[in-house]
Amino acid sequence: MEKRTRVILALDVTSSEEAMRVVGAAADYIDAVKTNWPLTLAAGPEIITQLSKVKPVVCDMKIADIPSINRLIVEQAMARGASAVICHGFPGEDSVKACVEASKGSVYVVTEMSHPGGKQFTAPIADRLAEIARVAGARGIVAPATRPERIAALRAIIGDLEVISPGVGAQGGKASDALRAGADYVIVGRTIYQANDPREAARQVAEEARTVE
Ligand code: BMP
Repeated sequence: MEKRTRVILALDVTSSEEAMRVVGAAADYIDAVKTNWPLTLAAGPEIITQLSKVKPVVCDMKIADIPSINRLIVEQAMARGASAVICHGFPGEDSVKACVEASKGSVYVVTEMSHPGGKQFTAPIADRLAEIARVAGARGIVAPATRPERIAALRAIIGDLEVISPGVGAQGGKASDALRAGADYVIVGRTIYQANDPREAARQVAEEARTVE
């Protein structure tokens, strides 16, 4: 995944036509697309393959099962053209390791979640989840743009691993704050795909990202 704009588009639309329209419009200002369950269930898993011809796809199924099932899910996602997957860390190190092996290291582990409820259960164990990501050999973690100070703290635990950070725009976070706190990429969904002009919305996020070294 090239690090050019440092913007990952969260493509949570519910048809393949809409998905291809938005990604086409935003393409110049994003480095990758993140697919989640809404689009995958609406358009079918072949949308992963279709999108992968335009941009690298981070397949966000928030995988959270026993190791053997995690492995099967990741193999299917990679076979469809995903460049990376996202898994949960709370099922334990063995479950994360299964994802790491099946994706050849292209896994991001969710730590503290960005929504208000993320403080309830994920925040208290986020440091340990970040540690699991590091020990298991993940590519990086998912950390909240809504709490940039937490990005900085989690970054200190993971060293050189990547941080991808959702919660920008609709959830109240700022792209520049997240990047300044140590995120490598920001993940942006509604601010781009619900905009009247998704290209212009993506351009504005990329422009803001560019202000941070
Ligand atoms: P939006 O920019 O519309 O709020 O979308 C955020 C995206 O990031 C969604 O796809 C969501 O699943 C994901 N996400 C998040 O918002 N917070 C997290 O802690 C982890 C996520 O993957």
